[in-house]
Amino acid sequence: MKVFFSEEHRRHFPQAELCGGEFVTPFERPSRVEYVLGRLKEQGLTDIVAPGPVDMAPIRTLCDPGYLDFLENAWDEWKAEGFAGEVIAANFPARRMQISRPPRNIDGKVGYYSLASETALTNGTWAAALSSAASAQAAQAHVAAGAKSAFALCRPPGHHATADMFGGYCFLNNAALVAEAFRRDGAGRVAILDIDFHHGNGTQDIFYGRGDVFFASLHGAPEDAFPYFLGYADETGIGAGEGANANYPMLPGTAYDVWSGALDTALARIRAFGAEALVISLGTDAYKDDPISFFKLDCPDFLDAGRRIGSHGLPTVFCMEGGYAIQQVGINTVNVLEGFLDA
Ligand code: SP5
Ligand code: ZN
Repeated sequence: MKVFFSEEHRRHFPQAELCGGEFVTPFERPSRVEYVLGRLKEQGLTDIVAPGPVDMAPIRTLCDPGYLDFLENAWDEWKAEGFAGEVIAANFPARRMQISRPPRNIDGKVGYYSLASETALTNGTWAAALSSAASAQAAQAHVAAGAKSAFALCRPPGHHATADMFGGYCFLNNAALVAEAFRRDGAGRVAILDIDFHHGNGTQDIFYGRGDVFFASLHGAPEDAFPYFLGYADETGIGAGEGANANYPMLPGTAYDVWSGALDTALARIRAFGAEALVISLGTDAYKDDPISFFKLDCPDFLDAGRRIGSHGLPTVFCMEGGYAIQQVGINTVNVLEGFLDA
């Protein structure tokens, strides 16, 4: 399996994550990918290449123009405002406030274009997010050209990002870009399966009204877990998208017996949908010792999950998402890929 990866990810390394009322070193840190690269090489997955330049046209099609302008210029505007720290949202358009008027001031704009305040944006975040999207685009092009599968080692991750909001460590929705690219390349129906511990709210939001892209997510129940305000089982899609969204929220302590049942149900739905290509949002934060999550999957479970995904035989692009137990993020991520190849 070919791996697409850009060193440019390093340009996104905020010092601060707001967690429990304190600023901590972000869980989503550059060293995560070192562990994944190390494990890939250890297991003989050595076909690792840098993507070509990012193709901006699909990003402009997917995202709100004001949002892209914000991402590109936020750091400069923040500094011009005289702020000393990293770009972090402190104000949001909450219930009964105006959600259609981006403020002029950057302190307002950052809240307008974000869904959480744990994620900081810095000098270099835009470049890193574009490089992450470029890896996703290159992986998709490789599969569209006939390869059975590819792994986009994306950093920063993407599944929480909507067309007009960042947050949850995500800025551009890489999985959504891949699904859209498959559609443009002729696939009539595409499925996205999100196995990251957190609900893929951004991906769901992007495709919620569409019947051509099926979205399924296995995640911590919204009552208990970030992103808290989306991911319930009764969110099934709207309009043309009715029936093309499937959420599998699960409770604290969920282990592989229950989780794998949800995985099989999601895969059966994807098969029934008639997907011609598959995108996997590959987060491994369902791991038992993940510092911010509450499922109980063990390392071999990720191997088995990969096998179950691979048994469906669909052309597949994996996009790296979360996984914060950094000693195990390499093993767990590569286990999914190895299980897939094994099937
Ligand atoms: C891509 C992805 O996995 N994003 C996850 C974003 C999670 N953001 C909220 C993190 C909350 C961290 N505080 C938990 C403290 C537990 N000790
Ligand atoms: Zn996650």
